[in-house]
Amino acid sequence: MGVQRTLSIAKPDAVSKNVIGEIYSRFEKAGLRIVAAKMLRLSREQAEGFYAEHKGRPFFPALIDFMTSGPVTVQVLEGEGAVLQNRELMGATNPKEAAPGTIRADFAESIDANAVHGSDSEESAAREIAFFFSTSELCERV
Ligand code: RTP
Ligand code: MG
Repeated sequence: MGVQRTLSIAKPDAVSKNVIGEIYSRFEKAGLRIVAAKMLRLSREQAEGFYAEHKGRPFFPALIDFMTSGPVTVQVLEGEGAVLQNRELMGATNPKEAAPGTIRADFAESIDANAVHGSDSEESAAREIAFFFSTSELCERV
């Protein structure tokens, strides 16, 4: 699989609960390195563009309302098999179905307010990283 990069978002509920550090700690303890990071409040245009694949789904308006409801942190994680590893750390989309010890099991309230986003494939990761970061903002880590 090799070293990959993946795009992670701490969603508005996680920022509001003041658990960004605990989430970053999960990444670091799993051996993932943060190679870019920023905090911002998404505009509706940004949120709709980022989640364009879900446009037309019944949950889309609620997803956009939630993702624009407060600041988020956006970070790029790097490591061996980072895409799948991050998805495993996150747990299932619905926190009620998320395995114990996962980020969503421990910090998420509902399928809407589910604490984190993570790219679901290498292709999505490449698109999502470019959505938020220029090449010069991605740092080399050793
Ligand atoms: P994400 O993209 O945020 O990492 O979440 P995911 O891959 O686990 O789930 P995805 O299918 O991509 O859905 C994106 C977000 O939309 C909300 N959702 N609600 N009510 C529903 O059936 C439903 N399905 C999805 C969730 O907040 C999910 O994180
Ligand atoms: Mg997804």
